[in-house]
Amino acid sequence: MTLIDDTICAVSTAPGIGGIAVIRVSGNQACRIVDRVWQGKRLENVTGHTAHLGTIVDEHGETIDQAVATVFCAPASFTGEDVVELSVHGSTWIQREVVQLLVRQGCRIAEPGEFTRRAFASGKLDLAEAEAVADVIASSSRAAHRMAISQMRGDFSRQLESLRQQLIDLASLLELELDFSEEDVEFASRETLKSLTCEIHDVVSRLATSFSTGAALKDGVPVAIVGATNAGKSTLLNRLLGDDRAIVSDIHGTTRDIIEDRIEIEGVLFRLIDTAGLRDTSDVVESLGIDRTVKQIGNAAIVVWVIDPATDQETLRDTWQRISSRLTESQQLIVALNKCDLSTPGVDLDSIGCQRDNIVILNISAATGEGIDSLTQTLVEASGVNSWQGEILVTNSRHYEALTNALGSIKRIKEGLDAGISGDFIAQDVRETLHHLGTITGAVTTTDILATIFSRFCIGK
Ligand SMILES: Nc1nc2c(ncn2[C@@H]2O[C@H](COP(=O)(O)OP(=O)(O)OP(=O)(O)O)[C@@H](O)[C@H]2O)c(=O)[nH]1
Ligand SMILES: [Mg+2]
Repeated sequence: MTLIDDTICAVSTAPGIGGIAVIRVSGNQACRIVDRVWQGKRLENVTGHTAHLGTIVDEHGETIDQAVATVFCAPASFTGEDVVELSVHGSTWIQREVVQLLVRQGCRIAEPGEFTRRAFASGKLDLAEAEAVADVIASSSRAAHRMAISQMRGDFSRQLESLRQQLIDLASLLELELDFSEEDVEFASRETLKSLTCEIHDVVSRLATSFSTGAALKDGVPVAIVGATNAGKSTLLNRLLGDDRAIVSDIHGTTRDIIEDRIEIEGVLFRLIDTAGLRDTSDVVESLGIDRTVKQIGNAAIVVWVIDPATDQETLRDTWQRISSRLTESQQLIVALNKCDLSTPGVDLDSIGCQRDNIVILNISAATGEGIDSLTQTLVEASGVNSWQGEILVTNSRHYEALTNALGSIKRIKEGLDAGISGDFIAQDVRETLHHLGTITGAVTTTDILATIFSRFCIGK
């Protein structure tokens, strides 16, 4: 990817027909190139942050469209370069013609993410902030949007900068220790170094741990709806979605495959996963479906176990064994005692061995809607969104990987300090930690990393 020297252009609005479309041009020739096709004020002479009405005309004097050109002069623009945004009428023909005209006049078509990459190259954004631009564009729920905006504003980058500062402090204390090791002067006790390392460890570890919640909130919190056959799982899915998404019948084993759909509740996106009922079966297809159910239990953040209280003890015990074989302590279990519109007996979960801390039991009727509000409320609480009060949540797997690597190096710093090994060996691990954290903001990057990150953007971003 060539940077800086050439002027790039692309349609920045969504593909297809719209009221208007915006064609973005960025580079040191932006105004000059647009002027060649522009009838109106000379854009090269206007001041930045101004909008101008004019006409786009091709080489043969043919009018393509009347448009508004918004001019941003370097460095006060998104990319840090001169930028002209042409707002044209949103016909696909006009969009294509204008882009081709600009290319004939000297622009190059931007590669995916190249505008944002230029913003990164000119120091307008660091890498974490640039990635947040893509997340803001992709955000499909209030929680995902809030997290992306917070990252784009630089909250995460500031936290990393403060960690970097602490690590540099640690490195300089270690160096002082080295420089004066011959003399009888103590600049920082090993205890001070240890407690500084613990502080850094705690922050990095908290950030790394936040990834499971952050990723779930960004992509949708996975909720597996499981239970014995005929318990009412598909009826519950349909009720939550307000749609006839899954087939419901009183035949045991109606659902044989995973049925997934998304729903936003109070600003949180959930991925609801209806599954095949758990039971012994000789049917090959159904048993493949049951294998998938078990896998979904392992992948879910929240497991909703739907029970028909009329079910016999033996079936309940068997179902719980299948569920608990994949359930971990960190997963939230919601037991939904369904069909509460019928007068059915209570269920003694203790007697079937179902005892855990992380459990909520609710009476619901998927058929009538009774108790569904409590269920959705419990889902929102279990998503962790309410316990997130402006604290930074890591949502990007690249950042998570870097934090995990940094934790490995910090652990070695701790071990080195405990074992009393020489400061220069420990300093090596401090540098490594700085390196891993630096890959998040882009303080340390390779062309490969940049190419991978920005290629995930759409063209025009
Ligand atoms: N009275 C009553 N009937 C319900 C309720 N929920 C589901 N049913 C009925 O129970 C039967 C089974 O419902 P489904 O939703 O297909 O059950 P399932 O758990 O998906 O069953 P499988 O797909 O076979 O595993 C249907 O006849 C539903 O109408 C409820 O809350 N009250
Ligand atoms: Mg079903």
